[in-house]
Amino acid sequence: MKHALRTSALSTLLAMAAAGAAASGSHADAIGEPGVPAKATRTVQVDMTDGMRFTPADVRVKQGETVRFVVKNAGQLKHELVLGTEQSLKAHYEAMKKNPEMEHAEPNMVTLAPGKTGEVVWRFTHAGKVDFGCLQPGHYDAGMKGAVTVAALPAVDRR
Ligand SMILES: [Cu+2]
Repeated sequence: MKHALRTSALSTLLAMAAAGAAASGSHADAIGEPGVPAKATRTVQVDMTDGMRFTPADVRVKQGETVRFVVKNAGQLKHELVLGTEQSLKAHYEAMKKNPEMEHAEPNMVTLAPGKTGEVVWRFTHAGKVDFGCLQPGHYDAGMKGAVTVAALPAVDRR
């Protein structure tokens, strides 16, 4: 009973934190924004395996590009692909470890049961690096992570 209460309080806290982050928009701004599927200029297939790897783990895009990630869980375990800053991924991962039952669904992520395929459509608005990882307990620590390198466009091409 004591444990259940604690978990419930934690869930409430996490939900409040998530709502706050969504309201401020700061998290999404740092890595880009949800993409409009019809505007996707490229499709990238990503496989997730029980070897705790994403294939490919290195994706290169151009600033402003909308990318459709078609993500396949080729393993026997639940896996997910979450886009974020390294800092936000680590924070989220620690929260998940404390509360493995935590359910979440946001535009920057897709969680998949074994054998399932799903999509994340994302527009990369800033040049630099956007990290991604699987935040299922133990997976991120085991190396289930990757990065999207966003190449800057010449100023004249920016919109
Ligand atoms: Cu995983």
